[in-house]
Amino acid sequence: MARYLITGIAGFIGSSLAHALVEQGHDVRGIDNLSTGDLDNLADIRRSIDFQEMDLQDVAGMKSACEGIDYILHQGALASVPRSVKDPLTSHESNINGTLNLLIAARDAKVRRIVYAASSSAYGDQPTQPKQEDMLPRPLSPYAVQKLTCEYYIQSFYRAYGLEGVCLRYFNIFGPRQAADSPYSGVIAQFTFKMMEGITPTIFGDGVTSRDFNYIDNAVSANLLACLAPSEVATGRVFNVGTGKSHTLNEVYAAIAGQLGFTAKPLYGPPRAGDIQHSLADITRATQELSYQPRAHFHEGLKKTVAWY
Ligand code: UD2
Repeated sequence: MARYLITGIAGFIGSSLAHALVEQGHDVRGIDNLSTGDLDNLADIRRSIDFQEMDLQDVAGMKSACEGIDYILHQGALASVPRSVKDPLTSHESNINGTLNLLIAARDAKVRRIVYAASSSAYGDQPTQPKQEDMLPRPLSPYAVQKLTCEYYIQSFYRAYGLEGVCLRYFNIFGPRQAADSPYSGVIAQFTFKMMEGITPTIFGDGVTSRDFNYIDNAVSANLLACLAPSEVATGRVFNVGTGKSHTLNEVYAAIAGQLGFTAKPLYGPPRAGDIQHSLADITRATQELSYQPRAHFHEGLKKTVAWY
């Protein structure tokens, strides 16, 4: 059995990865500074994992966290486009300095491979749809710049030091355990939470803004495949982790409202600074080279998600 380190293990994606790995019988170590993560997400596997409360920028901490590790699943970050627009310095420190510190520790500990939670935000206002990995990135927000910068760091650590790294560009992952109560939470979590509280959600923009919403199970499987793919296929490369289908915010609103029996029409507000209008993944590379298959479909994933809150 392999030894995994999950950064951001108390967050939505990190905790989902932890559950999958524990179920498969792997050794799981996890770190989280609990700034946005929540230990409740780990409640049922807490005794099966080695959890340490730690910040990615802690030099000595990262050294000990990487000791004896085969694979790192690097999910720890201050997520959210609007958070980065509001406070670019804090998210820069966490996302870029934290990742660089982790990479140095991983290199020194001779970790076999690091799989990185990159972001579809890297494509920015690149107009061509669907997005392919070789397109020129045109990041629109500090968050997008930070996530893209770390892709480059991962690739440079492979070229300069031989540390194997794979970048998974997540396209709007959603599912159970996604935090819902912050203005920086993902839109599906926020809409669900608000409707359950009887609050009418606001759609930023005209409602035809679209995203390739991808259910968490697909992101988990992409990570596991990225760890095990042959080095010549995966290392130093970027893969889109989406579904190849997109849905508008109006559709998302209607689907959640329908499930919850929420009858109020949405409110509309101005678009958010840093937002992309349309985002849709071309998943050819991941399907052909990692054998990734987005088996969990949007509506079925949405049903499970809404039922979870
Ligand atoms: C970006 C990335 C995503 C991931 C995520 C992490 C893109 C295309 N996607 O997600 O891959 O890295 O960042 O945070 O860049 N919205 C509303 N009302 C609300 C909340 C949101 O209309 O109450 C809109 C928001 O303006 C946007 C859409 O919903 O147009 C999705 O927003 P989000 O915050 O869920 O995710 P996004 O696309 O910024």
